[in-house]
Amino acid sequence: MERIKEEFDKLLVDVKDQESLKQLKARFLGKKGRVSELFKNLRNIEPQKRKEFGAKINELKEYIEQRLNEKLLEIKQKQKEESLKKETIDITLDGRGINFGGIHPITLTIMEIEEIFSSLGFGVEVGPEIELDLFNFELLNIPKEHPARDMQDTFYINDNVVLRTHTSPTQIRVMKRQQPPVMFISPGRVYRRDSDITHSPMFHQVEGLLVDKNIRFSDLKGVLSGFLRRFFGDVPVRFRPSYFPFTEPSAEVDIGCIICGGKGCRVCSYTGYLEVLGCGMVHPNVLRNGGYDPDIYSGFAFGLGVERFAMLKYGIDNIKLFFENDLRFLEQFSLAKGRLL
Ligand code: 2NM
Repeated sequence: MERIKEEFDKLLVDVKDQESLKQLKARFLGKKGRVSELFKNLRNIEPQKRKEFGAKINELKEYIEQRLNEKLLEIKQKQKEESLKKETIDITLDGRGINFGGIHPITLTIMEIEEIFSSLGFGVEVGPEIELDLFNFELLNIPKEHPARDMQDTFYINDNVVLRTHTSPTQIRVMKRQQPPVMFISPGRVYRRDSDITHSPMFHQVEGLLVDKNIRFSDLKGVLSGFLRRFFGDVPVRFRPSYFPFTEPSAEVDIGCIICGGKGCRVCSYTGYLEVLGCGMVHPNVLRNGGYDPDIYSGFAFGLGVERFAMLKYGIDNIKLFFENDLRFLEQFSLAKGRLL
């Protein structure tokens, strides 16, 4: 037994991995192993000594088992240390870089417009892009013979249904479900049969409506001048008389040309001004069609083209760029540029 133990100890020293440990275990503790041989030899021992002899073999067996377990732990510990050493991370290596998404310049512009009007207390309302002729034209005081109703200008789904040509039908919808005071803007897509460098058959509008008692043209001037100066910076703003079927009186709003600073250039057709908004006091017929009493309430409304605002603010000269989704264009509005949002 002493010899077996010595032999085992000697062999164990050379064991370096789990596989040779397994082989060593089989050689000593396996069915035909050295320890099992000893147990088999028990019957050749004289009966009085068998018990003592058996106990000694068990001692040896336990000794071997314990040393094997210790060795296994040792091997596992060493393997772990080695893999940790191999798997160290080189933190001086350059990162892979994060792909920042971007926000489309039209979305960005709508967000900026919403931010300004929200801060003044305006809500945001949306309506359907497929709209009844009734809401798109009739209730907005646009008469049957009006050129805007022409098949040349409007996408008709059928006699009574159109792709909305402006977002004002949303305003009629809100008026019909809510009495004054109301103040909100309605951003969204609109459709017109028009396509060249400054026109796209689908574009975006933001229209606004404020109705309460005693709303006057000076309220309109204050809100819209303030809005334009917050959006475009410190620019001159001027109101010119104009005409819309749904407002009376009506006006168009110009800002000093932000390209040439008012000196005159191609963008402002050498006038020094850029037209940016249409607006007016809501026509009594429209208030009535929305369910409001025009003898009690008055209000103002306005409409603007989002593409035009984005083109002026970001110096973009072709409306098609918004819809081609060329990454070289869109990447300039990436969040990675850091100055947007
Ligand atoms: C414009 C110009 C002037 C307008 C009118 C209304 C409504 F529904 F209240 F009557 N919404 N938007 C309006 C008025 C729109 O766009 C150039």
